[in-house]
Amino acid sequence: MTMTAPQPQTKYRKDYQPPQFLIDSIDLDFQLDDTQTRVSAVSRVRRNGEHQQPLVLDGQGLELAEVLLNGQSFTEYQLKPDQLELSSLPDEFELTITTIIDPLNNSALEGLYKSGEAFCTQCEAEGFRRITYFLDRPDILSRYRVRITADKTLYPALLSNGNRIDSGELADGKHWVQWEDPFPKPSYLFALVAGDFDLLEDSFSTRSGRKVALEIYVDKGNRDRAFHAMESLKKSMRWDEERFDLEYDLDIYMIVAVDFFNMGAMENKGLNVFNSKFVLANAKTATDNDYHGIERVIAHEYFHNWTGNRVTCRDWFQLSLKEGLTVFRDQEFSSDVGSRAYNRILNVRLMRSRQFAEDASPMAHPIRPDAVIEMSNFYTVTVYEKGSEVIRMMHTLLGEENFQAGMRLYFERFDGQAVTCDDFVQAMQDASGIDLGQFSRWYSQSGTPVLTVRDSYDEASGVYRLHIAQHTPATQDQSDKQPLHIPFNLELYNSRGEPQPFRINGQSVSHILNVTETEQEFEFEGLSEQPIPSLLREFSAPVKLDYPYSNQQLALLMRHATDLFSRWDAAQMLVAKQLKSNLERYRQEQALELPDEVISAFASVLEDESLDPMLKAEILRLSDESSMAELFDEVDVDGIHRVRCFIKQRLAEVLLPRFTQLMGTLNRDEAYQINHQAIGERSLKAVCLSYIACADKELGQELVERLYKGADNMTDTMMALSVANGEQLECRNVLMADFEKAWSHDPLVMDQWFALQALSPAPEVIDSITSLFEHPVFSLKNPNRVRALIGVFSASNPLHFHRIDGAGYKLLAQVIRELNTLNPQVAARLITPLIQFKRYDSQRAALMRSELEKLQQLESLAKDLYEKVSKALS
Ligand code: 7ML
Ligand code: ZN
Repeated sequence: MTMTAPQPQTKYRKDYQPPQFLIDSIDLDFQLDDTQTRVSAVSRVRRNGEHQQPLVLDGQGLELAEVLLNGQSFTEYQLKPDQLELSSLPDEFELTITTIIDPLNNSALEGLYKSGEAFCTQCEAEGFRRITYFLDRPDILSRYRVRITADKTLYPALLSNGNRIDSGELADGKHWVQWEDPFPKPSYLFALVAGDFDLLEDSFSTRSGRKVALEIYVDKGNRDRAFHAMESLKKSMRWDEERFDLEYDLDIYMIVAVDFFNMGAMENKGLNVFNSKFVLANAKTATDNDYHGIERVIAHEYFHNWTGNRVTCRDWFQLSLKEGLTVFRDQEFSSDVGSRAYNRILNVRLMRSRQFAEDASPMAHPIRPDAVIEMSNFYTVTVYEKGSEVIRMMHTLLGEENFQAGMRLYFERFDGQAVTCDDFVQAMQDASGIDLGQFSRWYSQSGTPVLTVRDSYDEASGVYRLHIAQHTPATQDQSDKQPLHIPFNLELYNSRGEPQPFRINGQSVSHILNVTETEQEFEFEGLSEQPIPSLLREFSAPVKLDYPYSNQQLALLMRHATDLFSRWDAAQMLVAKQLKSNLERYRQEQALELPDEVISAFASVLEDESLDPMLKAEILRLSDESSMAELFDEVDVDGIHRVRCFIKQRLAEVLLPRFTQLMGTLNRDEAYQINHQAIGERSLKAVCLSYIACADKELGQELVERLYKGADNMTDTMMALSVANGEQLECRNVLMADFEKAWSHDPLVMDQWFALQALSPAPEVIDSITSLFEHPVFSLKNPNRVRALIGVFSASNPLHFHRIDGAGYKLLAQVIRELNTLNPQVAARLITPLIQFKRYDSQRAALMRSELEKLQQLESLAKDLYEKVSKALS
């Protein structure tokens, strides 16, 4: 007889039922041990309503040692796969459950596991059930008390949520600490950490005058790398008071950095656990981008304290309630403390490259999904980034004042509760009086709307008409689409690039049009010439735009648009136009062309001395091949590579003297500094260097070597290496070897090196990657290593990942097979580029499909992979 694993079950949003029981408090006792940790959980449980249903607790991979009811041995239970079902229960009782778990061999990094020498936990979304049997769902809010016992020399720090209320020593070299969290919370916010760390301490005075202790725990020897995280934390706390009127609520806030972590970080109440990548930084080891990322992630996790922890999600389908909102808040923070235009560019680039791709993939889903097999598959760019765009649209429609009134009402109504996305929208609507009925479709409809805009100008009357049609193409999860409420931000320019005041029906109007119908027309009066429209300014909605801009119009917007984001966006559209027309030529075997007006548009950006260097860098930098691929329904891998190289080469050759001249003016104050100007100049230097090396290998090599040898910071070092790698300079291998020798003791730094290896345009890249599996610093067990080498290769080196013999697909599939048992969450994240096979030519699609079919045949395919593979092949 053959045993087949049960088919994973789909859960539906519409099936939500309130819990049958409530758990008011839980006392947890941990006796920490590498392979035999004993967890005793004493819960106060109450029947919820009148019924005689059993209590069904979630549990996974647990060894059950004991069950007590009100302190007495209890046997009225059944152990089922992943469940413990208890019956014949009174209406109120105390339940004691003791389980044994094995943190050392927990390579999935969910629940309690060992990261190096330390114990730590990750419970979102459904990891708490790997610690004890529990109602592991976010609408169960309980008071937690946690007692941790462990060896005192190996684990001097014993941490959990809330306040430390007691501690003591035991005879056998062990000690214990007792914690209590006064705020009821869902199980996904539980955390425990035990280890021997260096500690960076500081404090923050809240505006009401309370003093909060701030503690950052890092691996021994890394204390000097925690200061930037600490500064970021204090900035975040201040900003949330000033902009959102929100103050921290405990007397202590702890952050622990660990090396083994599936995600970026986790907002556990009072005890955030972070991937060390998002904590550790100094000038020698971290790039400017790393600094920016740390500030952002520290802020994100801090902001969850109100949007996520004080008000949480009723069920996991509502994930965007906390994530979309918290991403919106961290984006606003980054924009307020840094450059708004720069941050908008980063966010929009991510939307267009990854979220639009997700909408076009078999994993398409609304920001509030309707059906889920494995929850960890829904921590997606759709839920997070598009979720944030949906919040941002409400902010645009309501304005800051109404939006903040909506936030106040939201907290008044729901503090201490587990609620839904509808509850949030209702608060916004009630506080502002603005009807969000149609708008709320953004929560239930997946897919990327396309706005087709056409215009006409009547010289005699001075009237300009915009015709806007919206259409959302069907997605794999949903065929019927309805019109959405789209805030459409626009500006009109005259031929000298001056913004024109505009009026509709004699009224001067807001720059935000309400697009609500399938087709709509807008009339603007009083225009003395045909205007040039700047459309979808600020990316005011997560949509694609179709408007037949000419090169000249885009060049004008690149130079004159009043907002810097629109200048960047015009440059994106200008390049996209050249890409499309040249792909046509490439297919017809005609010579490629780049019109002079395109080159001069770039030249005038280069020469604009009033333009912020950071923005200048973003406008001049060509987007990468995988982002360019998102402009097409069917992706021509080789064509895009060829044409992108051509465009870069032409710009580089013609503008070489100007790039060289500009580069000489940057970062003249030799010493490394971290401020907006210096960071912008380094970024611009990187862009110049890359163009220079493209046009003139010898000069490029000379500059790269000089930069590498003189570098006193990781940003310059990586800049030099990345140009040597990207332009395949002769010095590439020598520099890579030098870097490896210098940094092999530091895995986080080596991740940058692995990523460069993965991005190599050299034909032997697949063989190099295969041999790097044996590198002493590489390990499949560490998600950061895996993402740096395999993740970067398959998502960002399309030329070689999509090699026509399928070697790239084979490499990825092999790694996924190994991770299927080691760490299914990471495996499922990696598979994204493979499930998009329908967008490639038949030869590539067949090869990708056959790798997916082999994966489908695996005997013990994890739920995480099953969900994606079966959707891709259906
Ligand atoms: C988003 C996170 C997760 C997953 C962090 C895990 C989190 C869930 C967690 C923006 C900035 C930093 C991290 C993340 C992210 C994917 C992305 N609750 O806080 O959302
Ligand atoms: Zn989050």
